[in-house]
Amino acid sequence: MPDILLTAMHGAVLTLTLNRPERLNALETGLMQALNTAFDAAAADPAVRAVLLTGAGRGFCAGADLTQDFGTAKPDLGAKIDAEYNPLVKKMRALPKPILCAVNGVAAGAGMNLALAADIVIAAQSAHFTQAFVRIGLLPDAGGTYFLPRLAGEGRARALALLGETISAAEAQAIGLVWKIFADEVLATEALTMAQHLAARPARALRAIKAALETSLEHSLDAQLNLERDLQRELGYGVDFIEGVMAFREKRPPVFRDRL
Ligand code: T3D
Repeated sequence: MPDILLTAMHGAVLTLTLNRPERLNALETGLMQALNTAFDAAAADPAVRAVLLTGAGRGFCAGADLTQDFGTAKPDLGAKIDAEYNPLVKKMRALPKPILCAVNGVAAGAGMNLALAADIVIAAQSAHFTQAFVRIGLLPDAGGTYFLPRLAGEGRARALALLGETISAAEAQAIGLVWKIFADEVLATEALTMAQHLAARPARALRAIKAALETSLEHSLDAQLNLERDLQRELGYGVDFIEGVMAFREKRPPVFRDRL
């Protein structure tokens, strides 16, 4: 049986490819466990400086596998969310390294929200997105009700979640869910180039940027200014800051070597 999650290192980029193409990479327990394990490993491995998440075949991820055995007519979806979805979303948000998600096709339900949990989302021109949950009597999970209002605004979050309509990559970009769109045939190479660019950025600065942005919307201005000061103080002590300044003065590209 082929691996349901493909992992590959390209330099300092760990590429994770959801690999159940015949089910549009729908999420079942095995795949959720593999993703959770892969993000734990990415956090622990200093050789990994960026993660690229994408899907095999014509879909990115169709959300929860609706053909799975729910065990009973009244399944405890909360238990499944506690065991699989919530730990994964928390790991992705807490990962001190950047995550780039390349949405290569349809992203539905929890599949769409997995993409939104990444730091940067890029998409193929033909990709489309849907908060499919309402169509099967559920609410957006995997962080959907958290990410959507923050990224797209309250009104759009409500429309997307309540209507469950499908939007194109261009529409997703227009409302702030997607950073850039690429022609289908170049998405994979553009994604790797972008991920490698991230991997070459100063690792401690990336970690600090993620940490500061994570708290930004809950903090007062005072609290956020204090956090920026504290994080910047730490970065100022680091070798990558000296390297960045020296490279600027010497008119050469910087080589950031510090690791987490
Ligand atoms: O605890 C929990 O698990 C609850 C958590 C829930 C989180 C959620 O994500 S709920 C939302 C679940 N997802 C959906 O409701 C989406 C269902 N899929 C669709 O609506 C459509 O398939 C798509 C819009 C995603 C794509 O449509 P289309 O026309 O491009 O493809 P298709 O023909 O519908 O699907 C292709 C195959 O993938 C097909 O298999 P077949 O008939 O050729 O053998 C289809 O059944 C399969 N597939 C698509 N989505 C899923 C799936 N199989 C299992 N689970 C799916 N979610």
